[in-house]
Amino acid sequence: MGLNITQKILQNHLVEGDLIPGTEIGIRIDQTLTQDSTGTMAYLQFEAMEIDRVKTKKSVAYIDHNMLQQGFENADDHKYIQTVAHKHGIYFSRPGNGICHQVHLERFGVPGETLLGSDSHTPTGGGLGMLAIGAGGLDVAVAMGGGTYYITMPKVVNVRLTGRLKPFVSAKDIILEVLRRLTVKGGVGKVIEYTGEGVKSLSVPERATITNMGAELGATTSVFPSDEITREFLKAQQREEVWESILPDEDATYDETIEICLDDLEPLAAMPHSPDNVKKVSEIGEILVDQVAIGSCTNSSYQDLMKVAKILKGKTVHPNVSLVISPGSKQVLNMLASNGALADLISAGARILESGCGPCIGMGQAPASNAISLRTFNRNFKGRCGTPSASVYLVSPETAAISAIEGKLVDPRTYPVEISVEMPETFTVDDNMIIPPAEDGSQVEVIKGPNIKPFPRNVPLSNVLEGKVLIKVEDNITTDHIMPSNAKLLPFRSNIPHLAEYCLTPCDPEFPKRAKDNGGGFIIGGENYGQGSSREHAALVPLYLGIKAVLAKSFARIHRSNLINAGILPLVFCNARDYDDIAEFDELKIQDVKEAIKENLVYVENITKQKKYKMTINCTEKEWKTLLAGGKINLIKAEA
Ligand code: MIC
Ligand code: SF4
Repeated sequence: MGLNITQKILQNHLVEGDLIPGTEIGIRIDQTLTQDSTGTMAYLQFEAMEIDRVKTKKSVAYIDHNMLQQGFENADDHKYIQTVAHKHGIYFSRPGNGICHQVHLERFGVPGETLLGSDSHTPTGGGLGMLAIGAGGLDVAVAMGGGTYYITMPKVVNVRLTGRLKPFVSAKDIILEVLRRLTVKGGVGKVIEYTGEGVKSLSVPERATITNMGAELGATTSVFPSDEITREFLKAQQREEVWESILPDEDATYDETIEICLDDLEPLAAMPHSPDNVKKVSEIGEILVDQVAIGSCTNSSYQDLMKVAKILKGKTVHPNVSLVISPGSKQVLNMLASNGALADLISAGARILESGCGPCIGMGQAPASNAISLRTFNRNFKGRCGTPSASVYLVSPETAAISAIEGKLVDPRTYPVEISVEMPETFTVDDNMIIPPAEDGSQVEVIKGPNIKPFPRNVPLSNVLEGKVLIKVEDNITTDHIMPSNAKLLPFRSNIPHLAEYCLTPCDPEFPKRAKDNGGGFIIGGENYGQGSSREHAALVPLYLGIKAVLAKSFARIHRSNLINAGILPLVFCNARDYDDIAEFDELKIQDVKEAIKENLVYVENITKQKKYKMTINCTEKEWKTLLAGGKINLIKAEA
């Protein structure tokens, strides 16, 4: 039987198990990436494993998230990551070189290889035909040490693209359409594989926009074929030698198929406050706009920003709009500078930021109170922009740029400008901002400033868990709720005690105090608990606050793994009505925990209500051992 792309790459990297959906498989990881906001923790964990040099084909540490440096904290993290990378065989991409996913696509990605990144948008690499997966920092640290990465063998969903995009309809609109159809939890346990005639008209950066935002589906990853277009892109990056053709076999089969006719697509927007709240721009109507932000790992490529420059050339940004642009990489910014497009952006009144994540993770450019902000980014969760009362709409660069001129949300198809952009035959290649690792790391001193604090460790699982329900939250709670990130908090990613003061505060400002006053307890969640980012801080901070288990209707993939890695039980209600029954402050007790989670049948007693709830955990043998040991680091230490 023929194989699809996902199966081919997994087959080539299979270390344990069989490609049967729903079963556990172990795969070899070729490449890893980290960024600075998850990287400090990942490298502290890597150091705890006492391995001299990474065992991957290539590992890269990026600085792109924490770049404001209002105090010494960010700079401390940068210095630590630079020195630890240099010592242990890891390439270091300096601040200013660009967003990890954009730079990795340009300079490091290899079709057919596996990439594990401590960032949920690592699937951007799928645009090159890589199997690129986001994970918590600890899983990435283990992969750097040569450890196998374990996942549940996903189902493979085929998105067949036919036809061709009309002018002013873009790759962003394709992924918004997929989100509209599948929702933010529609991709859980699945890989989204794109095929069909329509694929041939999409460049690698356009494909990467789609695989990038596949993270918002909750999917394990998304992938495109590696074809002649991929070869052209790599050639233009002076890396043609890493190209290989990776196509699905003619008789490949899929678990599900979705058809999207590109001719039928219109410009779309994700309305506040969820990436799947998608409507046609033409249906939303004319809303006045206060801010437009163009950039992020979704839409900051050369092609994207050239289109924006063509739209803005000779115009002025509307007086009521603040337009900010953050180019995806130094390569992109350099090319815009040398061909004059940067001057067009500046002349029009765009505020140019350095190449990095910037406003996407709330590092500056918070909108005004009650403002409407159009962003080309991938997440519009409430408050993520830094202003809880603001409304963020996610749109394409075309829609964003034209709306910035008009001062209101505009369907770009009505605009009388020609904006097609050819892919350049050669990109400007200069890797002077990437520092290769030391050949002999033994002499390199790792510098840890005062902001770098040790990460919390759990204790082995006790057989009886007791405590109060400290908070009950609804469906689709994001890691931005559990562990908010913004300009004030991001500098403290290596300081768990400080972050703990903000845990779940967007849901309930009293939560951290309540958790401390009660000596820890339980969290109750709805569906898709922990969707969004890969930050393991959303598990380490609850661990620090004494959380023993999270009881939810379902979990997002990366967050579930992070909880287990921290030794916190992710329990799932068998009966959704029990969720309704449970209330804050109820006293809960779980007996014989160790055996119960092994047998996948856990009874939670509600002492207050005199009731019992049946729950499952579905953990694999390895996950069970991890939970028993009180987390992954404890298990690794014990096994060593
Ligand atoms: C995000 O987009 O939320 C982040 C910031 O890139 C996170 C990583 C982090 O929290 O550091 C992600 O997507 O994994
Ligand atoms: Fe950075 Fe935003 Fe991409 Fe996260 S989603 S990696 S914060 S640009």
